[in-house]
Amino acid sequence: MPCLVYSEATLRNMRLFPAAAAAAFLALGSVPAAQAQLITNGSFETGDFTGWTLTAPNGGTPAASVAGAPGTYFQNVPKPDGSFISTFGGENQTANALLTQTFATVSGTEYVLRFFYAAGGEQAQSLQVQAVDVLTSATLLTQDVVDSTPVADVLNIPFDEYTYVFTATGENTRLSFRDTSTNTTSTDGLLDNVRVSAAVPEPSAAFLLALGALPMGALIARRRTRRSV
Ligand SMILES: [Ca+2]
Repeated sequence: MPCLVYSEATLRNMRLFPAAAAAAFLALGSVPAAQAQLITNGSFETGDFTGWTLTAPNGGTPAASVAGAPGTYFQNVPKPDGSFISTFGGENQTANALLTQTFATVSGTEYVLRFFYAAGGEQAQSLQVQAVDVLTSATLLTQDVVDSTPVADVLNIPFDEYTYVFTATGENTRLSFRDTSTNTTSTDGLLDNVRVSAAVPEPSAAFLLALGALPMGALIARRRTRRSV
């Protein structure tokens, strides 16, 4: 709960309008805490694709893997979060990977998707991100993410954080990342720290007005105590 300091006028209002003060207290009690994280293993810190489904849209073997294990090329690559990342098109493979995860949603609720992406190598890399309603197949979000500023220095790969908002239309939503890179030589697409959570609602005007009349009996009592010393 935030630390609040009240003016004399506000304290006077608290005494004059106890109903508004009570309403403010109830409103404050309903303010959501940190929003729950809906993605499992979004940072790939299990060292594998636990929680995810990896398929090959073009058939054959998916061209993606989790990288960062000790003794490997990607061990020393600075990661946005933890020790592991997902790589797309490693070892000069042609783009052929679709990484998906389904999670429970509430229809009509707005969600925020965040993740980090970078081209690790000498050529541009790209990814298509989508959110789809599982039941109706309605597309809730489609974005093409392109990192056209790759760097060859594996210890200096600049990851960018991407943030998108979508509104769920059903009980289950499927998030997907599809490697769409056309360059394959000495370049991988790198994904890390995928997160989805319900958007935090803006405090309503009524709440902000009521906040000015929040009952703080203890604070009033303390002020009176100070006066009496
Ligand atoms: Ca990670």
